[in-house]
Amino acid sequence: MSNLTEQPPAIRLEKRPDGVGILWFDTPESPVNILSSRFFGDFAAALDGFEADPSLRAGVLASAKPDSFIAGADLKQFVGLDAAQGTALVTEGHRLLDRVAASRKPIVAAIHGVALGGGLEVALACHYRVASEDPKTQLALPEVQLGVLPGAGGTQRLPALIGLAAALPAILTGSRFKARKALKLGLVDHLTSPRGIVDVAARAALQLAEGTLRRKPRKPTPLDRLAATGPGRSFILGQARKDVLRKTRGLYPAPLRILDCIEAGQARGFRAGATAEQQGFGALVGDSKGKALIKLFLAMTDVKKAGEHLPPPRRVSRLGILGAGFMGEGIAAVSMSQNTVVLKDLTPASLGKAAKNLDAGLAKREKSGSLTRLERDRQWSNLVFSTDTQDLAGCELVIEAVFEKLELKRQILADAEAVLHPQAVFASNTSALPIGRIAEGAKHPERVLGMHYFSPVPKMPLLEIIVTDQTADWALSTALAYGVKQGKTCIVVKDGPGFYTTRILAPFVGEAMLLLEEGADIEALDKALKDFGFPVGPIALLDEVGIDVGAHIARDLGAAFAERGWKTSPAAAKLVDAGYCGRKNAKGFYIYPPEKKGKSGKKQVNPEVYGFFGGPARKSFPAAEMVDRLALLMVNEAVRCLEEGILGSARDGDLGAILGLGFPPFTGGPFRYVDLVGAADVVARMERLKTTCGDRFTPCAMLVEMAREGKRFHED
Ligand code: 3H9
Repeated sequence: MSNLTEQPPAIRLEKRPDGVGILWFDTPESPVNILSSRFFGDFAAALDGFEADPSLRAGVLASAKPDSFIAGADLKQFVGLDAAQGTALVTEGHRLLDRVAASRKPIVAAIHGVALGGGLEVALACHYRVASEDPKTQLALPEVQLGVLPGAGGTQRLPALIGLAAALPAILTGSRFKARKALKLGLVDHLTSPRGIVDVAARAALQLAEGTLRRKPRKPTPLDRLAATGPGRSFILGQARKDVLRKTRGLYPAPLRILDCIEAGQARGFRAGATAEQQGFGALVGDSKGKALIKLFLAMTDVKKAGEHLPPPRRVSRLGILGAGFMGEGIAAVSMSQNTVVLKDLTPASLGKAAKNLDAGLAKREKSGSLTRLERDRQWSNLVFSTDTQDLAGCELVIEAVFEKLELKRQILADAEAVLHPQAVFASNTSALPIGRIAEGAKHPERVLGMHYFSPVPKMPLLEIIVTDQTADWALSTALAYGVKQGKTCIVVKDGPGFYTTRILAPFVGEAMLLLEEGADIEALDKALKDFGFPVGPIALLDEVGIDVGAHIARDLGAAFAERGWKTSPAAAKLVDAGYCGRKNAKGFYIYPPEKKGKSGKKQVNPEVYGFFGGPARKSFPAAEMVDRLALLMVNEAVRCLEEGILGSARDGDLGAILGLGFPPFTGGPFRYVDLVGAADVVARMERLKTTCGDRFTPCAMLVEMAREGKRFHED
């Protein structure tokens, strides 16, 4: 068995006869190159060799891994770092990259594959950047999404390279750039094909050494000219700060720290900015919010392996989608890059609408540079629009996305079974109808499961896969593998009322209805939950989901769990009877002004709605009480799902709640939230609410036991 000392170095210096030293990155025992203290040590040693050899006139940094330049710093290592260790790690990185930047011999980065976080920062320290024009090549500083900041000079070198105005959105959102866009921004200097990239970079390095090549300075934009003045800079940074505070409600420290570092560098120079960056990185990586977001990323990576213990998945070369509505169209949008997609509906009119939207989506992506014309045509040619069930023949996987009516779904399954191969998987995209009931009467119940997508499908990262006692492992394995191909984070849950996500959402929204009955104000309630960290408040969410859908779910789940004190307000059903369905029919809790130039105006509470909740007079409730009533019910229900085996693990429960329902990501999810505040604290708060609000606040047995024994859901 190998140990650390036996491992080969992560960087190897190849001395070419033309006078170029190639520093090949190759992190041992890892599919991607990852920065760590060890990597920095090997990098420093390779640089020593490069600098000391007079036959080498220039250098190239390149990756020996297929399709990946450097995936950034080792996130697994981050989990155990405190603030001082975090600062020490990045200070080491700074020293090394300062050496690269100050090298008298020009060094060129040859970027093929991902250059993320510290990986891009390595490239930023080079004197010139060549990138492959390949879909796998993506450049970004995604640290903000992980609750930290670019700690290897990124907050200083990115604005210096592409200008403050372009750097701010890139660094504050962590968005990924493909090669063409990166060239446009000035982030890279030259594009080439992946095959000859190292030779192209070596040629550029020699030309830089000889003085026959110079980096073309970027043409300054009007914003660059504004940023070049002190007041202009202050204005741009001030606006960015306001924007961050508006979007994050001050709950996320990382973007504010990033702005501090940029500001320090702009006002007092690179050194001051670099010092702020080293300190800021340490503070963030040592903080519980940063740790929660890093663990979230690691859980998302880990869950990709959920199918490893299952039989191999069936290859899907033809996917059938039944129903070309908003969901069906969304599922087609995330599948058409993979294989043939048959989109079936009853009428050519509904297919026509979906086709138009899918075409527009492809055109938009081509325009933004994320798709080539060729790729756009290829994906379009994968689509088959049909009104004929026979066209499903040959599909290895069929996903139905028709109305949420049990009888309809059963009929659709029977129709599909008539033409499908016995080992084709049939998935129902339902948010609450029990899969076992849909599968009743199926010829092959073993190939029936649920694939619960979230709306809008292309944007929402979660896929909840639901299995019944009869679902075969090969069917699950096929659905899982396909979900991962669609770019989704998949959790597998057992069948039951509301599965997992709908089941924990129902009491959350239900409690909001009860609070309105007791006199709470709609806006105050939504604001309280947003201040806690949910992206939208419960009432606005109900408008989005549909009050009719919510009322339906509340009725079904309310009946299923009535015996343990679930309480359902009758108001939602009455609202539906009066024609209130939410945003979709412009009759909801809020009035939405018409969009102007693609932007929606500020929504206002519809005062008529209070008529269903005891009249317009409203009372003030403490925000903490409203948050506890909603969030703790959700947390308790999540723990019950684990207790009952609906969930396989706390990890899956955290992923489902964050990625599907917007549970505040910086808490780490409902289970990590319990770990953070302590099960005893959660139980005590629930017991208090039980005395004032009723039995629905009874903490579940697992929570009580954990409180008693001081246990945690997660080890780390
Ligand atoms: C940073 O860089 C801070 C700096 O500013 C500070 C510098 C000092 N760490 O996702 P996959 C592993 S913050 C550790 O299944 P894919 C991953 O765990 C970092 N491990 O493949 C998995 O391992 P295993 C900024 C990492 O093809 C394997 O690689 N960087 C890391 O779907 C395959 O991963 C990022 O945020 C990492 N950084 O996607 C990039 N990256 O097989 C994070 C990958 O043992 N990474 N692994 O389970 C990604 O976005 C994706 O993993 C990537 C590959 C696109 C690279």
